[in-house]
Amino acid sequence: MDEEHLHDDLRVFKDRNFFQLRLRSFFTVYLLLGLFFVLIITLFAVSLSRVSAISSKLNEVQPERKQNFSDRDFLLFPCGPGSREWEYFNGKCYYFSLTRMSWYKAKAQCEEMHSQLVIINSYAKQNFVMFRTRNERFWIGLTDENSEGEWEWIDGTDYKTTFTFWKEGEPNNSNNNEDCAHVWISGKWNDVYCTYECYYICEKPLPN
Ligand code: MAN
Ligand code: CA
Repeated sequence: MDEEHLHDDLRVFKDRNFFQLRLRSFFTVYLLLGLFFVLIITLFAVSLSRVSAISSKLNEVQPERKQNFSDRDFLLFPCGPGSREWEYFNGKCYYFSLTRMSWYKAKAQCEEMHSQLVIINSYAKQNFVMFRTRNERFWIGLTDENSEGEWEWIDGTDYKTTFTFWKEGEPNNSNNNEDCAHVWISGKWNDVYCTYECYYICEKPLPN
């Protein structure tokens, strides 16, 4: 009877021990898993902070470099060191095209380069343009396509009160079909049909 009792007690003890051991091993596995996750998250956070530190350093460096570059080269390339085809004159930048096209295409081409067909509003500018366009024809930003005989500068500059430099006898609207103006080989202006293909001059303000 007593012996039986002891046996029962022993079994209960064994079962409890077994249960505790299992619990402990479960606990260990979860603890290890937890530690592993904490480790991964820490590694991730550390690498993320490193990347952001590097990128913020790069951001600090870049504008400095740009500033130094433009400071150094501004006198040599006032229209931007990356675009040597833009020529500087009197506070603005000018592009003299190397290919010929219609007035409309030329206008669009200038706009694509964040500029517009040149507005010749002074003798000084005319002189600069003329010197550069000798013996060739170049479109300028002047048209009367909206209303025949009413010339308009494409930037809204008032035509009637501003400088003009037409060749003698021009504009003559030859064949009733000449609505676009170009600088002729002499440098003076002529009206011609807008689909005529000639060079063009774009104008834009100095880059910041
Ligand atoms: C001549 C003149 C101009 C005219 C051109 C067109 O040179 O009549 O006025 O624009 O022809 O080609
Ligand atoms: Ca003409």
